Amino acid sequence: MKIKNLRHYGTLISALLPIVPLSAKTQKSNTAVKNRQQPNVIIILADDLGYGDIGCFGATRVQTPNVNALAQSGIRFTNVHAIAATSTPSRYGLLTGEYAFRHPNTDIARGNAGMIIRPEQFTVADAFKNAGYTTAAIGKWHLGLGDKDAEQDWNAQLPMHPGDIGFDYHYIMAATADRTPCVFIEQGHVANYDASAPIMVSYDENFPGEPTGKENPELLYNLKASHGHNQSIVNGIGRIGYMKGGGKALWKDENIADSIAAHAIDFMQKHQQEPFFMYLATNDIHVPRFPHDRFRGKNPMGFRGDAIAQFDWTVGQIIRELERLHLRENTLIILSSDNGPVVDDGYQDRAVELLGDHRPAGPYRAGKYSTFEGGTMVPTIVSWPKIVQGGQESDALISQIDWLASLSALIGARIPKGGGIDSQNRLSTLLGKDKKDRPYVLEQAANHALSVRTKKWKYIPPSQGPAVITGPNMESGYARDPQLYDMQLPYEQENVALQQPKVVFELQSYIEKERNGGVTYTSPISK
Ligand code: NG6
Ligand code: CA
Repeated sequence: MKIKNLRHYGTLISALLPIVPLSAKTQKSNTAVKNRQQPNVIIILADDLGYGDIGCFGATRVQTPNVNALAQSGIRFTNVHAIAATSTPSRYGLLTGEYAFRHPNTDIARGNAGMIIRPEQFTVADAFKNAGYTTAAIGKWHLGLGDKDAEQDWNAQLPMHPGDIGFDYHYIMAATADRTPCVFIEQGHVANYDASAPIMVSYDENFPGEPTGKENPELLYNLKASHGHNQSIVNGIGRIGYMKGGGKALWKDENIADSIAAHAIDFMQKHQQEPFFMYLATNDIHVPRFPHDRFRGKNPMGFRGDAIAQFDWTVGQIIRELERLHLRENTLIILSSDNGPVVDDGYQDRAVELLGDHRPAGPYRAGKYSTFEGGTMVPTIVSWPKIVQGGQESDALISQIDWLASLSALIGARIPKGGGIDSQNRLSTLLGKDKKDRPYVLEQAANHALSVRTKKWKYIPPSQGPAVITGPNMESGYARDPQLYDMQLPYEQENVALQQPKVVFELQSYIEKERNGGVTYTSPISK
């Protein structure tokens, strides 16, 4: 059975916030209540968007007016970390408040992975739902669907889906745009299902007679692979994984952003009378980057730049609709990314050739997959016009792992025992009332290496593996020796581990404590 703690409405709302007077009846009822005064909350989570990829974080070769205006209306956070340097573990931690390394099967998930977050686990969506919100997950999912790996029947209602972990509504891509199945799932079944083209998916073998990128490169009319992505072909683009069928349910990559925005807008319209929580996870700017014609070919950096512009457009659509519905003032928007940037992630989209002096990770080293800061350092904006004054900046050290507890505190949701074990309430920092640093932040790289960051230091324990990840050509940060960097210089370059053995010892001890069950530990030296 699912743990569903009904919150006692109004008991836990932070002292920071204007308290909405409650009727005696409401206070006594001890059940979830829909109250229009509660803020709407929207998490806009970009995919692979780097610290330096948007204008308000320093980009000059791509225009992001909507994101810049959002930052101007609230707080620009300059020291926020995703939980991991790839999507699945990062999103797992964000939604559950538990580090991915504590849970099996949290590596980059296949498109036919079973649901990774199980119904009995508490999620940020549960927190909102229990507090009387209507909740939605729209866009990229990448956390598995159905009960068991590879056993989904994509032609029937899936037995397990985001509806089982707190989301009232979902319209999602099972994994990533480069993984089969290339269809949207809405309320547990394939959207626009085409009965004339039953869907079959395999990550083991192709279906007889179906073309693949490897055998039929002439069919790759939209994008060719640079590495991998040579299995099934959908919409002239090679994918990871095999699929057959789909018919009119198959997505067209150029319409994905429009489709996600339209469903998000529809959800807001339908639920404008009640508080809602929307987890809006864009496909942009993940590969295959193949934006709509309106954007494609417009940016000097090619499709990667176009995808950033398309992401910015999505943000603009959401904000305009909130304004039109007169909901903007009392909507808290948190915009961030699931991991750092990558330039060549497997398609010949000329992103490397056209990059110029654009620095996707800003001043930080490496990017997606890496244990260096570029892996998890993500641009982040918080905007809530009613409560948070605009034009602010914060360099507080923050991890997305704390969003579950912070947002639960915001709405007075009770986290059940055993839920969100790694998540701390840092709401006042998120709302700009203080700039308290998390004592330390854990960063998980692609090979599971855990590094640790305090405001001052970054420590990377010795780990096995190649120094460069071939394919994306990304510095992994893995080394046989311990690495310690003074983060006053954002680019990790001068390893001072030998000069600072005590610091190394202390930071190593944080990792060990966390691996041994999450004992909170406050650093005496990291301030
Ligand atoms: C890699 C893919 C990459 C991307 C990544 C997941 C290849 C060669 N590379 O395995 O393209 O899909 O997985 O990205 O297949 S993430 O942002 O969803 O974690
Ligand atoms: Ca990602």
